[in-house]
Amino acid sequence: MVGAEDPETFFETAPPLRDADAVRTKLQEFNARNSIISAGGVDRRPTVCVTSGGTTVPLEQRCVRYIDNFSSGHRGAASTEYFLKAGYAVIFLHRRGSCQPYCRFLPDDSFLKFLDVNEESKVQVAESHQTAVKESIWDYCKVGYGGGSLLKLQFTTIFEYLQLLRMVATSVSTVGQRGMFYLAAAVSDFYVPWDSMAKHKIQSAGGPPEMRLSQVPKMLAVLRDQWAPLAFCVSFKLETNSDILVQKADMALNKYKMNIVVANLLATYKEQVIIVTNGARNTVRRRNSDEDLEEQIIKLLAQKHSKYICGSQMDATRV
Ligand code: PAZ
Repeated sequence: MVGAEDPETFFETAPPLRDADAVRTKLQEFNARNSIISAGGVDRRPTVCVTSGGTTVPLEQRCVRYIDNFSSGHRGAASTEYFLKAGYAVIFLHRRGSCQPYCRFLPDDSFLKFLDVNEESKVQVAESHQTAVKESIWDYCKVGYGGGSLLKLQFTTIFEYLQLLRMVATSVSTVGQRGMFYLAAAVSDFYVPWDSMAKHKIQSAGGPPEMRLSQVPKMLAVLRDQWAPLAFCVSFKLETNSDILVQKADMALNKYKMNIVVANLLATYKEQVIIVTNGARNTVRRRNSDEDLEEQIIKLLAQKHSKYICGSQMDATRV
């Protein structure tokens, strides 16, 4: 493995996003939709960028094989629903094919489980799923799509993810104190730089391939220092060893100047997380099997973000 690259080199050598112009337009439209014009000027709804799902590291330019990161996208999808409910506009930056807001309860094997054919041969939602489907359609239309406060952007590779994150972070909606980053995606730490990657499928006839992985530049630092210095930043830390979890979360908090780090263990991440802030550690636990842990997490974060916005406004009036 070779040392950390600098962020500029990463972006200069990454394959450019194919739909960059379309994404820029979508961000501008989203921003306009979620701006409130008042007597005092233009104000914005609090906006959060939720990242969700794992990034891949391609091993070949015409990619057949890749290294993946663990994440179903469930946390990001559930959190998006609760942020929308709390009045946020949400940019849902997610892995293609990962779990989606308002569809989390869809059965893994087949959506056909939801459906029945009635006596007149008409297809209808099965009685067992009527309530769940009705509630989801209601929320989906009213809060997410009908209100125009949900923007979905998709990535697969680490190259796409970081370019999109930079575009979102430097777009008007997330740069001020009303912007939040909720970085739940599982992002690759190591990658194969595009220019040193095999162009075509690696052939087995050549024996086991040898390749050098480079370290992905630490973009949390760039997000905090350059892209969105005023935004409220929440990053996630996933570990498998409980002995190092909080220590690693503390390190991320201080090194990257995050406002909050949500620490979780692979074995228990659906049941509990530790919310690490400067000077405090709160364990949040799921109270019963019907509850989403994300409901409690988002409630807590929205309160802290709101205090952060008020604090910044008071600082500004004092100047
Ligand atoms: O997406 P999911 O619900 O399956 O898992 C969520 C999670 C464990 C990926 C997330 O809580 C998390 O810790 N994300 C950061 C991962 C990391 O440290 O790279």
